[in-house]
Amino acid sequence: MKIKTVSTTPFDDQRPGTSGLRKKVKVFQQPHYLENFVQSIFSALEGFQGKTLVVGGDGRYYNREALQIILKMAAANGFGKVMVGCDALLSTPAASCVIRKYDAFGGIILSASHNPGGPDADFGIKYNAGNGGPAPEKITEAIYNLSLEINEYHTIETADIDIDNIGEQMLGDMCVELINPITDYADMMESIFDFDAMRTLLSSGTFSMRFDAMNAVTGPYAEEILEQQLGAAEGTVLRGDPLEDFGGAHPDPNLKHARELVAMMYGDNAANFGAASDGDGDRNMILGYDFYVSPSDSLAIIAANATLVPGYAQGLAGIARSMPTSQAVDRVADKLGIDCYETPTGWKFFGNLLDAGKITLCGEESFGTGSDHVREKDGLWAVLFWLNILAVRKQSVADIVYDHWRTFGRDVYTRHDYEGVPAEGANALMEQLRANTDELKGQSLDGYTIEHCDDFSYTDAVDNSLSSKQGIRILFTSGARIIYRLSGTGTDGATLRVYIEQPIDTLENLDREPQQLLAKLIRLSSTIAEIEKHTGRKAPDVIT
Ligand code: G16
Repeated sequence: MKIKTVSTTPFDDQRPGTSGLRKKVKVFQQPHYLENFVQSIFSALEGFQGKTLVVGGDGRYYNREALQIILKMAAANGFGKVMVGCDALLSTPAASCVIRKYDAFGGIILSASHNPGGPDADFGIKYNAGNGGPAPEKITEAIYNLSLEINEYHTIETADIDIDNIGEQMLGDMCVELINPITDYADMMESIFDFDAMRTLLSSGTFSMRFDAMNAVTGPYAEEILEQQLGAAEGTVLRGDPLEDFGGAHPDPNLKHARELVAMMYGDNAANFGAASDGDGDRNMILGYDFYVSPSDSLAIIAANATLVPGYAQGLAGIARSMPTSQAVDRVADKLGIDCYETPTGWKFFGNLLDAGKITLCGEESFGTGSDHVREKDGLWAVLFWLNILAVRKQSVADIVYDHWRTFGRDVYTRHDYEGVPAEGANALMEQLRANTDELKGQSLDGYTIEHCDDFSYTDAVDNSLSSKQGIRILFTSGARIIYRLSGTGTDGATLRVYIEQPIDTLENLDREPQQLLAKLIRLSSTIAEIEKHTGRKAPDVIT
């Protein structure tokens, strides 16, 4: 095998964000850009010689080209084997499953998640460690630091290999095994959920569901599990073919971007259960007939009903949620008498808690829910969890949510996103809030008294590592919260996220909309941060 060492110069913009490095495709297509980052990953790792790497992606534009580059570099850097999802496809949760099942050294996932795809859209890459989860901050920082001083990378000169057929081939001295990850993933789901109960529900003649795969990677997984194995009617899976540009749409399962599904769930002849997943299959949105379940409520309901699912029949060790996720799950943990951890935004912060057995379930307001079965959030798993609950409880989605609110109280919750705002204004807004945290404490505004205000920092409960500047929290005496943070996943300017929440005990007006119930706090959130002054925006672009 002839290794070629290529001279290069560093780029200064390769600091991984909330979930790896995400940039426009054109940025990744610059000579040496992807190679520099991949070499920085390999150089940050130790002890992988002769070991196995898992590589795949969400099928977006540039996925296949990037995969070939990575395979040659993995061979030149000394990996013994690379397991690749056939057609270069591997959903993020399936990658985590495969890394763990085959005891791989780690994996590289090619995805920009819910961001659009295509030649003028986004691409992304991230490294997952041997536990199957996103690399912790100390590794992502090491990768970034190496990317700032890189001067060469290693590859081999050889033709591209076939990535469309199952089986083994050699690339230099390295074995490349093309696998069908759907089988591994489906087997794992069958070991967790009550497939018989779900089959009975789906064949009852009184229940139907729709799953919107958004022309992204989950389509083939959902067709296999829902339609083939569980017997859901043909056509249950919508937009099931993975496309390089997601059909020109934004593969983000929320009320704005999964519009067609939402319309179907609210129209005549709507199904009983609707769900969607994102570009790389780790996010989920849950809908009932004429009903939307917020991700924070979904996490709380999954936790409260966990023992109905065979894989969690023994109960939960503990639960974690990201800081901006509503406090609904805290009350479930309280009632169950188990610990509830509050971590910064980003799945990587759950890894240590899961590995140490401190938590079984975790989730985020950003449409992510997961458990200790893998180390990523898992869209289809969350959908199957709901389906299992529906099969056992034999109630509608709305009735299950209403019952939950009656038992635990309700956290009225909304997130307002101001997308693509100038970075300067967004940073100034955050700086101003940061500077005012002490001054805000004790103030009474429009009937709400601020009890506490800070820039959230987190000390990992396992390795004591400290992560600071994770978002401004304004906590009111009523239990309400307003939280501000800048997105770490966008590629156009900055995105300001404002999270607004009020816990209520009342059992009345359960069908009233969050925007109505939170109107006062929403107004306060703009005045406190002077959103219009800093961003020039009068209203958010996306409300969930
Ligand atoms: C990624 C992380 C999530 C995190 C989300 C936040 O999601 O994996 O853990 O909650 O980013 O995004 P932002 O920083 O934009 O608020 P994904 O699905 O994009 O990988």
